[in-house]
This record gives sequence, structure tokens and C-alpha cells, in this order.
Amino acid sequence: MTSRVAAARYGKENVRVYKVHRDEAAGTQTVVEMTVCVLLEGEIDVSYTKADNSVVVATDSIKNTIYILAKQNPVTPPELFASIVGDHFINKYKHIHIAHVNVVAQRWSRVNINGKPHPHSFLKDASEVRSTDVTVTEGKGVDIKTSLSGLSVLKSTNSQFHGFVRDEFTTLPETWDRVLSTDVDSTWTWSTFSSVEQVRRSATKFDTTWDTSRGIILETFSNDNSASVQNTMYKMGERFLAAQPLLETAEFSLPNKHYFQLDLSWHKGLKNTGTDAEVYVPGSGASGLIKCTIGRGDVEKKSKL
Ligand code: AZA
Repeated sequence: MTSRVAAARYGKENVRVYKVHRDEAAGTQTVVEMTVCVLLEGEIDVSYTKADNSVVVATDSIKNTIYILAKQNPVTPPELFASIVGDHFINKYKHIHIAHVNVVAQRWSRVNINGKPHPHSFLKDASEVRSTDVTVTEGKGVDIKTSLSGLSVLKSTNSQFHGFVRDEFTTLPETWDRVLSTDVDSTWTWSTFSSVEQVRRSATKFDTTWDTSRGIILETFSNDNSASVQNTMYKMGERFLAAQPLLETAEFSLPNKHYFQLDLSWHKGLKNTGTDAEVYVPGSGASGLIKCTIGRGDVEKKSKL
């Protein structure tokens, strides 16, 4: 039997980085905390097949490089820092052709004391995480995805679900008014950038698009009289693409966190269903999971969700 390396990449994950920027003039400091993963591809097969380590940039060196590049370069926006890191590896090592860089940034927001922003104190004000997946490919350019995850939202009305398949497997009643809750996980894919310099020139777009997308998610979730998770997420994606011409696709993965109505009529005829429903049981078991990738024009359906 013969065999070969069909695909390979390697590198360092869970590289934790903290960087402070001291603005001496303003007397304020700004902090960034992030977790970085770098995986490299290239002419590295012999390290697997022939035990030839001459092609291996040690993962320890990869980790060291991340810290040095964090010292020498801006670490925000994360999309730019990840591009700088990826670009370094494909330029520094001739046999490395693709660098995959993932950056997960924590949200440290400035503390307000009596309405005044504190110069050097921060709080993690949400479970939300901003992350980016950047692939720098020699001779091709920089592919960037930005993700927002862990944004938990709930609406107590203006959500419906009816008209779905009813057959011998169906017990779910139709509803014209239900609780809707989810943890938003959304990813938007940028058109390929030709170089890290082009990413640098677009740097401000990453933060503004983050704010715009977050706003669209919250506004659409809140204001849409939802026909289904599917339809509400599609409206979010449509609005992402309309707001930012550099985006190619918008992806969503939304759990439908159920809140079950509770029949309490067994107790003295208490009315707690339909329009009388007030006390619900938040689900802790199976939940729906709805995914979609929204593209421009007639972009083909992708199965690799
Ligand atoms: N979409 C919803 O919004 N709610 C549901 C579904 C669905 O596919 N299935 N059960 N409840």
C-alpha cells in the first residue's frame, strides 16, 4: 500500500497576548487581550513522511514571533494584526506558502466612574467575543472573515412560528406569539484583499463594520415581527451586505433557545397558556439550531456549514 500526506498544517494555538498602549499626553491607557492561533502550510510533507525536521519552523518560534510582531505592530483591528502575522510567515520562509491566523479578542471596555471614563480601568462588559480568521496565501492575497459570537438576546413578544409541516410526527402547536431567544454567532467574509498593505489601508472599515453589523443584528432582532429564526437571520444578512460593499457573504448560526409554556390549570384552574401565559420554563435540553450563509446575487448554496 502506498500513502501520502493529503493535507497538512501545523503551528501554535492558544497564544495569549496582552498589550497596553500608553497615551502619555492624554494620561490614558488602552488595552488589548487576545488569543492567537497560527497554522502554516507549505513544503512540509517530509517532516511527516521522512522525519526531516529541516522544513519545520518550531511551533515555539511561531509563538515567539507572535509576541515580537505584537510589540512592533498595531494589534488592532484584529483583522490587520492577523494579516501582518500571516504575511510575515509567508515572506520569511520560502517553503511556507499559506498562513492561517485566528485571533480571538476579549472585550475590555473602559470603566465609567460617576459618568467619567477611567484612564486605566476596564471591565469585560459582555460575553461577546470578536474573532477573525485570516488566510494569507502566497501569490493570491489575504482572505479575511470576521466573527461575532456569544451575543445573547431575547424578545418577549413579536415572534411567531406557524405554517410548518404537520404530519404524524408533529406535536408542536403553531404560535402567533412566542418568546424568541438566541446566542448570535455571525461571520462575515470580506472580498479577498490583494496584499497586507491593502488591508492596512482598509483598517478603519473593520471596526466600523463590526459596529454596524452588531447594530443590524440588535435592531433586526428587536424590530422584526419574526416569522421564524430562518427569516429573521436572512433579513440580518441582507442588511449586512447592503451596508458594506466589501462583504461577500454573511453567515449565521443561531440556536433557538426554547421557552416552554406551562399549563397550570391543574391548580384551581389557573390560566397560564395562550394569551394568559406569564410563567414559562426555559429549556435546558434540545434546542433548534438554524444556519444560513447569505450571499450576493445567486451565490450557490454551500454545504460546508
Ligand atoms: N424555526 C423556528 O423559528 N422555530 C422553530 C423551528 C424552526 O425551524 N422548528 N421548531 N420551532
